[in-house]
Amino acid sequence: MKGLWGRALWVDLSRREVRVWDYPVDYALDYVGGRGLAARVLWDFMPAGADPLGPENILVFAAGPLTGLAVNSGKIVVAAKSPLTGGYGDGNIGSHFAIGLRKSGFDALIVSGRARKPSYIYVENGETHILSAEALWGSNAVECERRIKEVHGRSVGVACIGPAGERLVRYAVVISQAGRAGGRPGIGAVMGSKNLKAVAAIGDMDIPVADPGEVRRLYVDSVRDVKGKDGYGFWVRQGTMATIEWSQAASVLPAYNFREGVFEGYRMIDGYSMEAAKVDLRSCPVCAMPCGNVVLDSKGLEAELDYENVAMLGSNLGIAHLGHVARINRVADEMGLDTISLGAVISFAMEATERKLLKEGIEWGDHKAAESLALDIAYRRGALGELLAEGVMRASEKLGGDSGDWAMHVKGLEISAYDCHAAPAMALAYGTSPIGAHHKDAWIIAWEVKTGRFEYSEAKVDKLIELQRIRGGIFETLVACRFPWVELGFNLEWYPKIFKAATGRPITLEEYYEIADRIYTLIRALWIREQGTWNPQMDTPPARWFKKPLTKGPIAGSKLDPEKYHWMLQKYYQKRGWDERGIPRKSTLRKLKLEYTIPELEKHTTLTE
Ligand code: PTT
Ligand code: SF4
Repeated sequence: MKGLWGRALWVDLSRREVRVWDYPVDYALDYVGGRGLAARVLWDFMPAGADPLGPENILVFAAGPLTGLAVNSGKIVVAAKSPLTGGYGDGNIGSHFAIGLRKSGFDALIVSGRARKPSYIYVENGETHILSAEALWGSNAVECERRIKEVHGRSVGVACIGPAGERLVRYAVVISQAGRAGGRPGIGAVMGSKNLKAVAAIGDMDIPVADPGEVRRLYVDSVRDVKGKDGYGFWVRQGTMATIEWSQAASVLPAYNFREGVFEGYRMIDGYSMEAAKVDLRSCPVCAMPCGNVVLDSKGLEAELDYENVAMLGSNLGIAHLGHVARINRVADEMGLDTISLGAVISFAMEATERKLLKEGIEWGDHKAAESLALDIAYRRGALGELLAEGVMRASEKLGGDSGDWAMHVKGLEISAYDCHAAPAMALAYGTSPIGAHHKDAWIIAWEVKTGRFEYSEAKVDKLIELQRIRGGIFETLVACRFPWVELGFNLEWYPKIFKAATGRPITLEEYYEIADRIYTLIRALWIREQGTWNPQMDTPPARWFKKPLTKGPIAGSKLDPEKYHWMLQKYYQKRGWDERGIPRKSTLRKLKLEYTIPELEKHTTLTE
């Protein structure tokens, strides 16, 4: 299939072996690329029950057929078995590395084994080198990228880890361009476990496409279309930061460890405060609508802000000062810590302190203590740093008491920044996301708030699946940024056109949805293989949203209804062709061309016909 090279670079770090793998054409036809390719590689090549931090885990950097070719397509999926959740984990990072890899003649970089000494992988126009990173080990992610560029040139694309990844903090991320982060479920720790400090690539090969003239024309037209959208001007002013104001108005802004959905100090950290402080606007490569808003932190260093970062490190910690929030954000970027999980573990510690479960803890709103705790976590320093480096789920298991009720995670992945006391469909989105509680697969909350937030309905389940197909299926396999479609209303029908021009393969959105369903069910099969079991509780958000109502704001008194939530979850399973435990039926596996998973799944559980 054109648009893809059909080749992945496979680096075995234990053997220091580099090989070019012509992956089967069915992978491209049935899974497209990005997340689809990664999930299939993990199913086929990672031994069942692999230690996520052992050499047997497989780390995949996977681009897709539109990476580097379509509007906003400077992105790449980073995936592996997650050390945080024990299941499938991935993230999507904007990086020149994505373009460098594609222009070097590869769709993906697959890394197995473990290097004996700190190393980095450097790819230049198809030539691959495993180089020593001993001098880079210990450097922060911003510094590391700068130093690699000093050696290989400014244009080289770099994705690397900071000290948190080196120390196997379970929610360490991969960082690029000093403010892009990907792989929330600990993909940075997987890199660290392989002694892999960074990957870098540069190339100038032409990506093979079916109709180069049409690809170019569609690119120019789609950029013009995006830039002509009504919301364009406001988007480049505020980007995702506009969501702070919206979330406050909708009572979904996480405050005090998701106890409340409104925050009294929100004005101090909203999009307008950010605009007043903004010093730069950055972007991923090949982007027509930049959203990397840069401000100076309280130490005068640059920090790139996004809604999730500011909500989780601001309102959720009770911090109402943008410079202080930016400071913790900058520390997270340098250390290579996921801001969402970092915000969640610190707020968990603040609540545990208030409830006297922690003796030497941390108080709400204490930004200085939060900054130094972030460093302690990254370096696994002290008892609290060590405890929180394990993530909220494990920390709560250690602390005991009723902390499981307010340990805000699903499947071990900390919840991103939308409170769901009065948003059952968003709660279900978190419950059923294929990587744990992340909004990337179904940000249904804006639609839900507009169309009847208190209802539990089949229509919500249908909408959720539709969003999962588009966001988690289409965008994560193309691989391209979803923001033109989500934020500016760029028509989804552009993508089949660009796909055809690039690959030569006509595709309808309905056909693409089937591919998306295949990938979802494969990922579910992978989870079951790795966990050895499944039950609906594993797809259920924490008790806080069901037991303790909101006490502030216009919808005070709201909480989720557990029975109705489980009614929606069962509807969801039925529509996906999974049984009442959440395990894919045999008939579904056959229908989706996943019959190859049946013998392995039957080793762990009885499959329903
Ligand atoms: C994403 C998650 C998000 S989602 C944010 S802010 W967001 C956080 N950003 C972090 C950060 O910054 N520094 C840090 N140390 N940790 C961070 N963790 C958090 O990570 C990101 C944008 C954003 S900003 C979003 S929603 C969209 N996500 C996309 C996606 O998932 N898929 C896709 N096809 N397109 C997307 N476009 C948007 O990209 P994860 P990025 Mg990120 C500083 O990766 O693991 O999915 O976690 O990649 O290049 O930073 O772009 O309000
Ligand atoms: Fe990257 Fe933002 Fe552009 Fe998307 S809109 S490609 S996240 S800069």
